[in-house]
Amino acid sequence: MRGAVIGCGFFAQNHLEAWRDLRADGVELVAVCDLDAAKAKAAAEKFGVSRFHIDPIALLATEKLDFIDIITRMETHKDLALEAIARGVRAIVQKPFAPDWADCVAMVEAAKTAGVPLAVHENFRYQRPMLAIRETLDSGVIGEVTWGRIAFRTGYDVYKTQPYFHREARFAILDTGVHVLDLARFFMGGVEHVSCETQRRNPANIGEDTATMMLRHASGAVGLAETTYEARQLPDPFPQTLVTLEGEKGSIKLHEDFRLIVTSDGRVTERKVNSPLLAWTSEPWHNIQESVLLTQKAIIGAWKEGRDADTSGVDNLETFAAAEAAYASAASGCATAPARWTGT
Ligand code: NAD
Ligand code: 89V
Repeated sequence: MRGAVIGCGFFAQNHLEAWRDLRADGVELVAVCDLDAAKAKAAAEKFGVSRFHIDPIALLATEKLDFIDIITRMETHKDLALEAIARGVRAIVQKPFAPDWADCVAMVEAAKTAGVPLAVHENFRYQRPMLAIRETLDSGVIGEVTWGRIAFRTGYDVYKTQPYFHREARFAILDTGVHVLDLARFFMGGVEHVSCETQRRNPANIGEDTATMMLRHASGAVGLAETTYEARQLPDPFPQTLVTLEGEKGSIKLHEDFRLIVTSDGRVTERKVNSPLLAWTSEPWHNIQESVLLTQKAIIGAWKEGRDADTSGVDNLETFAAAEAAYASAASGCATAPARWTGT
């Protein structure tokens, strides 16, 4: 598959490393693009990509592409995805899918009308510990999940590499809230309603930096999805997401330091589910970095088999709808049902 990357900033470096590894799977990056010529040129040189562009429309008009990987910030996702879809080019869009529900639906509907595959690079469910939890759930050793807690709580200085966070009016829920909500769906299924409290605990932020979301799932399970960048704890588990899932036969707990403890019918097992370091990964990011490779491998693999990615645009609408419901609940003080895309 011939692809191109649009956006060569901070997180794109991980995508580019992963695309380089996926040459072995028959993926060839033929071009990169960034409005900043220096970034585009540096990415092309570092990753051995033939051409670089500084205009995404020129890239789409001149390159023969099977897909583009959009690693810009959320306000540009829709326009770039629509340009690709209009040319029959598959699109991968980084999270958050878009700044709002309407933009997400516009992309999904355009892709559906054009018959062009659209995926979201929602990669927390491809982190090695999360895959291990999913596998444990599928084994049935704890039975159906009836309660869960998914917590991304850190005080790590994420603002250093993502300074734009300070200026996001809708921040924590759209940044990492979508990750913990996606994990809640991944482990406990569809969300029936959301009750949410938000806080702005760091005065340097204009948006919420802390969100506590209580979920009622269609299965009857109750979930707690939490995220904050303003925890004060040592050791700080960044960027680990900690998980507790309880079922009628036992529980699964993912602790700091990637310790997975499973209780089943009174028996307890413990193992480490940490990612190995790759040639291009390093602590503390290595777990997220490996998930970037696994996500891209999964998306390309699905497309090669002629099916939608698990993290398709349609799937991510459900995650995004839960995020919008969280904002609505925080504003109203009431439990709020996520919007449903009816497919028309
Ligand atoms: P960034 O600002 O560092 O990089 C974005 C780049 O896109 C910049 O270099 C900018 O010049 C370029 N750009 C903007 N508009 C463009 C356009 N129209 N055409 C071409 N280039 C354009 O941002 P970042 O921190 O790398 O974040 C990018 C995305 O990745 C965000 O949506 C963010 O939420 C997401 N992200 C995801 C993860 C994860 O998947 N776990 C982690 C971090 C960031
Ligand atoms: O993964 C993300 O979306 C980033 C984080 C700081 C958590 O890596 O924003």
